[in-house]
Amino acid sequence: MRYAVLNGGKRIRPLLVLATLEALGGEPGHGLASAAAVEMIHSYSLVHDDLPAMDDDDLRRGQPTCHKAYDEATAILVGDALQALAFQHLAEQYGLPASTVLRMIQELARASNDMGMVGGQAIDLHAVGQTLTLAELEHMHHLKTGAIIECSVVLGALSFQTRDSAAIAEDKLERLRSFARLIGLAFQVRDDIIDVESNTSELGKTQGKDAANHKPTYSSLLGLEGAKRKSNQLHTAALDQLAGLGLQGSRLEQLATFIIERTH
Ligand code: GRG
Repeated sequence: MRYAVLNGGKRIRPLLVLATLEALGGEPGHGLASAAAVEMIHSYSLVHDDLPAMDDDDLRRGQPTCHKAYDEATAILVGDALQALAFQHLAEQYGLPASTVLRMIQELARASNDMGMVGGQAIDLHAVGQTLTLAELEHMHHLKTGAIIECSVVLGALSFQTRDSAAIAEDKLERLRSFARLIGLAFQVRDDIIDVESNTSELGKTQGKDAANHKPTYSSLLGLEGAKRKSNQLHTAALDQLAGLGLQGSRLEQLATFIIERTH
């Protein structure tokens, strides 16, 4: 489990939790459990995605994938245990009202289950060699990668509440959720661009896998330039959602920009 989590990921999801909390004027320490939880869910998904039964990959974050470094049975158990540990971290936040903790557990469960990440992965596995429309591709990515990114921002916002302070207003939460949905999609569009433009050593995972597996991507549907235009449009629309919310600092904006400019 340590090998799978503590091996140099970019930590975009936990950073989104903490940046959201900071933008609302909250205490970053109050978001650490949620930050750890989303990274554990993300790491579990990568370990299982790399298994021979799924994407069958040898390289992740520049190192042998978990099942290569250990074995398949260990990698399955690592993913299972990381998923459970993520929910344990959320449940053991004794400084928050119980209703907020319950809501956090519900948000992470929805983002991870068949209506979220696992559902998106199932669609993805069945999409190999198929022609998807742009709307179908978008739906798949909203679930597969978008749901956990959205959940990271939502958990950051929910972490704002302590036993002594009021919860964030629902309309503000919805605007942050819209921001997160847009950057979640931008993240995936960028991923497709990187898969075409980068190389395996820069990526730390196998380059060009989507094209080799005949998977539909934004760059195959829109062309490389079209995909770049799309990621810029999503970035602008995301920043528009933050305007007027009275947020502090600029780390959320910086993360949104990093997502569309990253090279791995
Ligand atoms: C196996 C249940 C299950 C789900 C897998 C998210 C996912 C669903 C699979 C990952 C496959 C993949 C490589 C998708 C592309 C987008 C993505 C999640 C890239 C990796 O995320 P980064 O770039 O990774 O944030 P690091 O290593 O920086 O944490």
